[in-house]
Amino acid sequence: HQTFYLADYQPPAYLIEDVTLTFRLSPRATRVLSRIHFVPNPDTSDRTFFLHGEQLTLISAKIDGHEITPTLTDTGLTAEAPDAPFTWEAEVEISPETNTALEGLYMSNGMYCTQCEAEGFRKITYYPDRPDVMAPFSVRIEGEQPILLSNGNPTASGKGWAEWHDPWPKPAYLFALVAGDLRATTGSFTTRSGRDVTLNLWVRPGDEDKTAFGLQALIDSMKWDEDVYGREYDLDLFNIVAVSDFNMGAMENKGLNIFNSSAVLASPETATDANFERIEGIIAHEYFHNWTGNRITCRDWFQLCLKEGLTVFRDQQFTSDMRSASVKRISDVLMLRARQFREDAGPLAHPVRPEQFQEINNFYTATIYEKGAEVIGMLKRLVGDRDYYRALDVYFQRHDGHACTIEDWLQVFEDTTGRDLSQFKRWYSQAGTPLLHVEDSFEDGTYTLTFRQETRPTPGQPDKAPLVIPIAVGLLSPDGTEVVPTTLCEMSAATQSFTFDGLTEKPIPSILREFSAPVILTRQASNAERAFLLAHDTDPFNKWEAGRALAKDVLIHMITDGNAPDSAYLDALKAMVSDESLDPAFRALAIALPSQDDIAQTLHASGVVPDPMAIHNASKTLRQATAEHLADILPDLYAANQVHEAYQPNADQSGKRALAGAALSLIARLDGGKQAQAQYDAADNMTQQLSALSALLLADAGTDALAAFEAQWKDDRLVMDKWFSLQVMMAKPDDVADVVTRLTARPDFDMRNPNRFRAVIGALGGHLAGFHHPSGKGYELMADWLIKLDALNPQTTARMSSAFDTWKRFDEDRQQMIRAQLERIMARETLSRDTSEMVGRILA
Ligand code: DPP
Ligand code: ZN
Repeated sequence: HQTFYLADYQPPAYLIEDVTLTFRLSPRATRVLSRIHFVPNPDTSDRTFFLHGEQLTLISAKIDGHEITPTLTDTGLTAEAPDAPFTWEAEVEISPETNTALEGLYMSNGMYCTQCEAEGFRKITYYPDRPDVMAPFSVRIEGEQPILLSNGNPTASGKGWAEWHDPWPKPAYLFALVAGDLRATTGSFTTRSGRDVTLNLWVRPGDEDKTAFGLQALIDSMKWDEDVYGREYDLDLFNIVAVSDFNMGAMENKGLNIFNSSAVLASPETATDANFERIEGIIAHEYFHNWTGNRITCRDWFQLCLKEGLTVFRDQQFTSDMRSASVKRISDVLMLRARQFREDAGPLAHPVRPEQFQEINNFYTATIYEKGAEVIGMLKRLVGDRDYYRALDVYFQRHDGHACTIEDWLQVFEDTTGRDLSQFKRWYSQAGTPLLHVEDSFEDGTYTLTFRQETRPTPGQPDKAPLVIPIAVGLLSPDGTEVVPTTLCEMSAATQSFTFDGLTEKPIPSILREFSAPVILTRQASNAERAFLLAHDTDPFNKWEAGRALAKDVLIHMITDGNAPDSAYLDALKAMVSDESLDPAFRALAIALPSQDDIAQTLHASGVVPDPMAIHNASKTLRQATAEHLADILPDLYAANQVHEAYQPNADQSGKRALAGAALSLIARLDGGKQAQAQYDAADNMTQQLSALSALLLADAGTDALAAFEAQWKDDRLVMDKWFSLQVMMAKPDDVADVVTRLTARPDFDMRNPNRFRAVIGALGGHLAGFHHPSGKGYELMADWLIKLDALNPQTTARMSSAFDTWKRFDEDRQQMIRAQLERIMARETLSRDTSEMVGRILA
């Protein structure tokens, strides 16, 4: 397969003035007619006329009205074209019904829909399918479906047809079309300059009761982007459509966002608090793309983080403002460590701006999204809030309507702040998570912190240079008062010291407050110091972090030294959990154990080969000990965090439910599931129904509830996804393979639906001790299903193959078994480019 390089970028030979598309919809024989006005690009003398196109049947092609015979290849066509403006007309035929890859135009439940990012438009018609070619689109749809939608504003319609016009120049990846039997929930928003915008959330008949929350989230996002970034919406209409079969979470097509139904549909009965929060964040994310992505887009796909890192950062800010900032920060760091640190530490490590790829779909990663957002957060911290927003104003003004690069982005900050960002730019080019080593000393009232940074080699990058690392530090005196409030240490050398004067005694440092940089702090504080910070740190993130480090340390010593659960930890946990001055959501996060994958990663990093079964057993033992140690406070904790008002998915109520749910799962270890069964029977919302079901499964008392749940929800695909995945997640390591085999044999396990596939096979990959079972059955099952799915949906298969990316952590036997499975996948003759690139990188 061909490899594409950032260094090879060439500007397009021709630009486009405007595009007119006509779709004659038919499941297996949709005709797409295109009429495109090309003009030579004055910035280049290259006049090669190449249009991307894949899996298209060309019916006819004309230049300036004359029929031509282009040269066709697997990836597109070339033709002789004038060195002057000209009109291209083509007609192609495509088959949406048989398009199981869910890229381009496809069908989901009888509805037509599209997914064009990154390179799906070339499966719709011949076109320069690259983001630096932007054009206004006019679209005519002919089809018998009652609702026919495309980007922009509707211009005309009649029985069986509709016409749309999008005045804003856009790249083809933002094109969208939807045709189906859909119902809208409608709202409105008036922008601050007085534009009345109609908002529609389109769903299949029967789902209308799951739209109110999404619509409100959209309104909140529109308001927030005006208030915080000064960004207004720019069309009279904003459509969102929910689709059942979708590879990603959602897609920011101009004026016509298309959402995976799991990322937009929600009612209290069917969605959990976590679902609601995720939906709010994704609606905001896609809406925010209207400026960071659509009005200003990427020059090429190597620049993906330009729009994704910034837009993730913006949606994180939004959620912080809507809910609790500290809880949001902790959740984001949990995610970052679980997904991005894992990626950065293994064979799939790549820079925030990658320099090569075979299949760009493989780079919609935690590194580009989450680390990309961390880089923006560091930049904001370094320049300060005022300069950050000044720079953003300049960015929007200078680059509106352009396709940009990371260089353009950083130039704006250099111009507005006068800072030299050349060293900071390494965050975009250097892969790997830096280790931050710390030493401290105290002499004559001066406290010195000496930091040393180290980034280990990653694939293709043996040597690493020092990064600019903003380290937020606070100092506490031994009596618990803060003697130095949060101060920013700007580290840029490999080793660097920072001093704090005028202290009367040696302070206790609180380092990397708010997790001010995506690094691994290696400092081994004593458990006494951690308990002190857990009790006294004024920074909520580091307070949580101290408890986390304590729990991790306890678990690791249980695993490596056979220690019993540490009673000092259990005492500290008990004190923290009963501290009513702390937000329930915070306490719920603090009570959770580090994930088993996190423990495996930590053991590996310290040179110990992790044994998944030992990690599983230690976690279980520690949970049981926690339940017993907290036994006398659990009933009150559970009772005090019941919500008596009508269900609202807000931060306040969901924090209480999270804490009560955590208490319930401990109680279930003591009472055999009695309390959980009572909650299950009384539950009137999915959060409580699901937390009760999972507590029942923990207590081996879930058989009846599982059956009741299935009977109640068998017709709701999204709810049944939860039922499928919970059974895998909660299975005992020895049973995981059997549970997966049983669930995948059911008629309602439809592997073509990515949500259902992920619910089961994704949960298999996420079950550390089940997936890495010594029998090798987990590996074999995963490989079987990846092979099956690859023939239908390469993108989702490739994404899920990363279940294997930690394989070098494990012992020789496991590595051999995994290698055999990876080689079995690689040996498939028809393996997709997507999966072959991923498995190839994992094996390398
Ligand atoms: N739809 C995906 C996202 O918003 C890709 N752009 O991140
Ligand atoms: Zn995005």
